[in-house]
Amino acid sequence: MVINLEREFIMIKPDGVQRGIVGQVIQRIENVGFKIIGLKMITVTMQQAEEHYAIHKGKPFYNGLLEYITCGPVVAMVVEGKDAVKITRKIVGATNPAEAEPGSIRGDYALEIGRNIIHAGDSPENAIVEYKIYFDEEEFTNYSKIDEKWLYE
Ligand code: IDP
Ligand code: MG
Repeated sequence: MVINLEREFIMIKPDGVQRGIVGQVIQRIENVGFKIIGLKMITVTMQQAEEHYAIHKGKPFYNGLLEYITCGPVVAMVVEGKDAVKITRKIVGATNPAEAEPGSIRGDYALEIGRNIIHAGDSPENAIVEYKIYFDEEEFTNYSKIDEKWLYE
């Protein structure tokens, strides 16, 4: 029934929490039918931030990015569903909110690239690498959602 079931790692960044839009962001992820299997509020440590954003080390915005992501609580989550990475990235929108489409989270809620509300893994492989920084596999819940038979052909 379920083809290409993937896991995606998502994080509502400190600005999303401070601006009081956690519920609205999670709503958009739930709306398409993804199943939340892990969800928690944490404050990212500098060590976790360095691991998460290792690929950006050396870029001009790197230090500011570490400061941003560690400056307050975030909401980290893992969702599961068909094409979860591709579809989540569409819901999230372009990295720069100025270029993000209206209707996307960044297009609707943000103005600047350095305060863009939400993170989402850019490939199924990276999503796994990233969620392992923040979650132990045992923290994930294993359940069936009642809408699955209507979401999938
Ligand atoms: P993504 O979050 O859409 O995957 P990446 O290019 O992987 O975008 O960049 C990671 C994060 O680094 C962005 O979401 C944003 O918070 C920050 N960032 C990227 N480019 C810039 C920049 O030019 N200035 C400030 N922050 C940036
Ligand atoms: Mg990225």
